[in-house]
Amino acid sequence: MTIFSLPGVRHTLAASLVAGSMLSAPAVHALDIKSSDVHPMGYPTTDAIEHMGNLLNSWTSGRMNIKIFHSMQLGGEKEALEQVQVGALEMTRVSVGVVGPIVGEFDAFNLPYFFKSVEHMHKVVDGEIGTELLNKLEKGGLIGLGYMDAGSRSFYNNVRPVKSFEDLKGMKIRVMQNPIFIEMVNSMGGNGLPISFSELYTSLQTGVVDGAENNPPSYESGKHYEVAKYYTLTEHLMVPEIFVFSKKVWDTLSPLDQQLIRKASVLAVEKQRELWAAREQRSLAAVKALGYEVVTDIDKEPFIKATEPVRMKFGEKYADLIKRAAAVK
Ligand code: GTR
Repeated sequence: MTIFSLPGVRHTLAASLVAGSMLSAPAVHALDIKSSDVHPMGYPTTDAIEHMGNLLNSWTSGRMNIKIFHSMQLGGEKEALEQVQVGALEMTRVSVGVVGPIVGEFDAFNLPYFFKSVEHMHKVVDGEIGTELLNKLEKGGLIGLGYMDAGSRSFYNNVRPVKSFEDLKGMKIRVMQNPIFIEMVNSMGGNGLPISFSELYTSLQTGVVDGAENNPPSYESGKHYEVAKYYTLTEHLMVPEIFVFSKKVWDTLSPLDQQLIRKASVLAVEKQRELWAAREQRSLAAVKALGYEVVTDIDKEPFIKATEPVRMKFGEKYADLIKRAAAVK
């Protein structure tokens, strides 16, 4: 008897668990997963989590669902992670940028000019090292479900176009809440200020900061160009994103439900990466089409050189890990 199909899950164990749970109705619990994201629906990350929710819903005939709290409805990422740690929120999708302060090893991925290319980053996060780090999240009360793409981050501001290294001098630049990024901006002659993404647009608008740094889709989707019109492809960070589940809640789930979530997570990652590749191109084109200046011809060498002390200082503690990641081919 086929109760429902579980694409890609070939284990007979899963099938028998499903059959078992269907037969013993009282053991079956509805699971409404609340998941947060700072981005709106229609963004690669939110759409991928929506896809994950649809899969879970169809695999369980509506027993498992994901409700997405998008567009910063629940505030910034630091707060979301705290909610997930205490079990008030089941899931969240955040940048690895804010995970470093919880599990230090992630800071290897937060070092400026660390990954050589998107392919290099994929090989690291999809390989042994990526899994090792996701597993370390447990000590921070989190279950790591997977890595999503976020391209490269570049600077934007409302003072002047950054055409060379010197142009960044003296600018107040918003960064994600992690000491690495403050020192990264400072090492480049700017003044790094940690501010939540949920307060960024207003901070740019009111002059609390002169600029920020992010990938083209965030710059475009958040309409940051309206308040910071000069964007320069410095591509100084390639910080992946992750989505995590609350360990507190996870430990109450049946092995089958955990397995379903894991399986749906793999497919969510696939979906997100597909959506991301297309969106990155589209966002840059959209900003240019609106008439905003995007500096693409930039000498990255001085930026790379200036940030060497940051890689040294923050990388020292995880030197082995960093060496292994750098050696991944
Ligand atoms: C975006 C990322 C968000 C958030 C934001 C930020 O690129 O998708 O998760 O980290 O940057 O700068 O805070």
